[in-house]
Amino acid sequence: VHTIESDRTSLSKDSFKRAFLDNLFYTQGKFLQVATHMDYYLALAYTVRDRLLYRWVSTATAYTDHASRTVSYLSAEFLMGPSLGNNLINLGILEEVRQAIAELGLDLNDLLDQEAEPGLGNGGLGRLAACFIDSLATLELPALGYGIRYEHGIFYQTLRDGWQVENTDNWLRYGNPWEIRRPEWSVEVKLGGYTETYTDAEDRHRVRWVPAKTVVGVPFDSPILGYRVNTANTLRLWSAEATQSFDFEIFNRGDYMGAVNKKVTSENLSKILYPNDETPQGKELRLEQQYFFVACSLQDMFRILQGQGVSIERFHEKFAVQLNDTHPAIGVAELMRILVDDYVLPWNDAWSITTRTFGYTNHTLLPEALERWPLELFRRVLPRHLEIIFEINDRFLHDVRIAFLGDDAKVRALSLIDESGERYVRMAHLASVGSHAINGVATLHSELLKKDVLADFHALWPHKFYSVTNGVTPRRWLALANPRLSELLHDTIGDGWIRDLDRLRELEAYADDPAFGARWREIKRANKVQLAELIAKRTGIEVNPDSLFDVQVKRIHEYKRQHLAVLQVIAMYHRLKSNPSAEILPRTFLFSGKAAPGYFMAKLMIRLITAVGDVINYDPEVRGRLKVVFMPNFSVTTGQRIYPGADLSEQISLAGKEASGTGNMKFAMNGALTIGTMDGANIEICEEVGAENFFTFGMTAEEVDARRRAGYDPRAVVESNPELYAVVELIRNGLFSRGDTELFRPIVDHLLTHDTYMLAADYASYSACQYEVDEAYRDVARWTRMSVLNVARSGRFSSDRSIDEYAGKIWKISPVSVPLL
Ligand code: 26R
Repeated sequence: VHTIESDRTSLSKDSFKRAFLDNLFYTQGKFLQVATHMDYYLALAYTVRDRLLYRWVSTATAYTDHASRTVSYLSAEFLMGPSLGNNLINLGILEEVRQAIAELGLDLNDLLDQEAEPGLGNGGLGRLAACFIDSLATLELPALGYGIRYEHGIFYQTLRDGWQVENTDNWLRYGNPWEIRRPEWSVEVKLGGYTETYTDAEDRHRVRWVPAKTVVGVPFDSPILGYRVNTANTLRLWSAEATQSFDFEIFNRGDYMGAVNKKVTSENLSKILYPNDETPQGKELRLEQQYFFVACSLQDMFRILQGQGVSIERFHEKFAVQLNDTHPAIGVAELMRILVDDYVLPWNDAWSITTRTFGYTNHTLLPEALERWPLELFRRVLPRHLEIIFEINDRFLHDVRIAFLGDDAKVRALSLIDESGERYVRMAHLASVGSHAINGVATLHSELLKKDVLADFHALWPHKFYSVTNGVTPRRWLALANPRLSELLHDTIGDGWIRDLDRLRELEAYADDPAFGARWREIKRANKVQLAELIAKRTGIEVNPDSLFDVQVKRIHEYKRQHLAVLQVIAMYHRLKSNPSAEILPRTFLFSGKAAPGYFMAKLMIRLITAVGDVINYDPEVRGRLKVVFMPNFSVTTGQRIYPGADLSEQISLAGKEASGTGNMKFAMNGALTIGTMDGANIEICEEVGAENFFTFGMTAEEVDARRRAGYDPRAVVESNPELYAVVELIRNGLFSRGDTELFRPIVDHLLTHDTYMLAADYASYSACQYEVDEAYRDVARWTRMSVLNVARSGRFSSDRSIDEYAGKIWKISPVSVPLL
C-alpha cells in the first residue's frame, strides 16, 4: 500500500495533468491530436477514479478494523446521474481540474457532457436512493448500496408529432469507468422448481429447495465518495449471467443453439429496468429481478459476516437492512430461508434476527402502486418462499386473533395473502411484519400511512412507526448544478453550507440588501439565459429570459396534475385573446417528464401540452408573451440545468397523493418560489420558508376526503366557473387538435365525469393563486427577498438531515472516520 504512486493519488494540479495525459496514452491509447472528446472524458474519469480508489481502499481497511454496524440500502433503483462532476466536487478539486484541463486547451464542460447518464431508476424513489448514498458517505457512515446493474436504464424519450416515443437506453455503450467487476464475489441464485423434505445426517427434519434453474449474480462495484472526507462507500450492483454449467453444456452437448439460448435467457434478468412508475404489472421477470438482487445481496452480507468471524446469530448486530419500498421485501422471506433451511436455526430465533434487521420505507399511498403478486405466479418463481410466507402468516394471524378478539375482518385485512378474489401476496404486509421500523417520507404521508394504508398495523404496533422527511444532496443539486449561486454563497457566507446546509440561514441577513439582491437577480438571469439556450437546442423554441420561468418537471401522472397547469395556460391565453392589449406578465411554461409507456392518459397529457404549445407559441397576437415548452427526456442531467433557471416551481398534486416529492426541494434550494398544494413535503417547505414566501392553494387532504364523501360532481363545478368552462370548451371543440374533437376527448370526458384527481375542485383556487404570483413577480424587490429566504431556509431539505435521522432512530449506526493509508 505504501508503494502507491503519488501521480495516481496527488491532488496537485501538475501531477493531475501528468496523470491525465498518462491515462490518455495508456488506457485510451491515444495522443492529444487524435483523441476524441470521449477519449478525454475517459482519461479524466480514470484519473479521478485513481484518487477515489485510494480512499476506497482506505475506507475498506478502516471498516474491517472497526467491524462496525453497516447499513445495507436495498433498492431496485439507483438513479445516480453522471459521476464525474460530483466526484470532482466531493474531492474538492473542481476548479483546479477545470484550470488544468484548460491549460491543455480543453473545456471541462465539454468533457462533462460526454458522460452517459446511468438512468437506473424511474423517478423520485431511485433518485432518493442516490442522494442517500451521497449523504451516507459524507456523514462517514458505513454503508453499502445494493441494487441491479440494468444493461438498459429508463428509456430515452423523444417526441414525434408531439407524442412521446420511447427509445432504448444504452448507457454502457462506451463502457463505464466508474465500476469494477468483481467476479470473485459472484454468487448463485436459484429460481423456480419445487421443495421436498428430508432427514439430515443428524436426524433433523429439513426442507430442500430443488430449483428449475440457477443464475449467477456478478457484482459491479462503484466507489461513492463523501464530500471532503476520506470515506468512499460502495454501490454494489448485480448483473445476471449464466452459470458455468451452461458453458460446459455447450461444449459437451449437441444442442449448441439451445444451450446458448438458455444462457441468453439467464442474462435477461438484469437486461432492463421496468419503466413503470406507480402501477406495478404482475410480470414474472420483475419478481425474478427483485428476488435476484435481494438473494445476491444477502449472500454477500453473509460472506462479509463470515469474513469478519462474526457468528450467524449476530447478523442483525452487523447489518441494518433498509427496504426502499416493497421491491426488495422478499428479503424478509429470503433471510428466514437462509437462517432456517441453510443454518438450521429454530424459527423463533430466525424471526427475531430477521425483524431486528429490516426497516421498511413506504413511498406511495396510491392503492394501485401497492405491490401484490398473484399467488400462482409467486409459487412458480419462489416455491420455498411461498411456504415460508404461509408460515409467517400463520404465526402472525394467531397474534392478530389474540389482539383483536373475535374480529375476523381484521384477520382478512392484515393477512399477508389477499383472498378477496384471485389470491395475491401483499408485499407491503410482508415488509411490515418483517421489519422493526416502518416509515413514511414526509410528515403528512407518515400520518396517512398510520390512518389509512397501514392503519391496522399501526393499531397493532404503534411503536414501529416513524417519519423521515426526504431530502436531496446539496452537493449535486446546488454546488454542482448552480455554480453561479454557489460562488455568491462562497463570497457571502463561505462554504460551510455544503456539508451543513442549515448554515444557509446566514443569508437571511442579506434578504433586503440591494447590492446582494442585484447580484442574486443577475445570477438567476444568467441561469435563465443558459436554460433558454438549452430549450432552443432541444426544441427549437425561442423563449424570453425576461419572462417568468414557470416549471413543472416530474413523471407525468394524473395525480401530479400536469393537465391542471395546462388548463391554467389556456385560461391565460384566452384572457389575452379576449383583450390583446391586456397587461399580462410574460411567462414561459416549461414541462418535462416521462410517461410510463403503457399509461395512455399520461401520454395523452404530453400530447395536450405539445398541442397547446403548437397553437400559443406561433400565434402572432401573443407576441411571445406566453410560451409553452415540453422539453424531451427529463433526467438527472437535464434537471441539473433546469432547476437553477426556474422562477416558479409547480407542485400541484392533489393533496394526499404525493408521498413527499423531492423536486420541490431542489427548486427551493435554487431560489425558485413554489406554487403548491398542501401535499407531501410541500407542507414542510411552506412551514420552513414561511407562508408569506410560498404560494399555497387548493384543498387540504382532509378537505379532499370530505368533498368526496359529500358527493363530488365535477361537471357542476366546471359549468359554474365561466373561465374553466371556456377553457374546457376550447379543448373540446378542437382548437388544439385542428378541429379533431376526438383526440382529447378522454381527458375532457374524464374531467367532466369522474375527475379522480379533482382538477375542477382546485381550479379556481389555483387560478387565483397564479394572480398572486404575477403580483409578487412584478415587485422585483419583494420577489428577490422571497427567493433569498427560500434558499436561506431550505437547510432542512438536505438529505444529510434525512440520513442523520435514519442513522439515529432506525439504524442505530454511528460514523467511522477513515484515515488515509
Ligand atoms: C411498478 C411499481 C411496483 C412501482 C410503484 C412505484 C415502481 C416504482 C414506484 C415508484 C414510487 C414508489 C415512487 O417513486 N414514489 C416516490 O418516491 C419519492 C421518494 O420518496 C417521493 O418523493 C414521491 O412523492 C413518490 O411518488
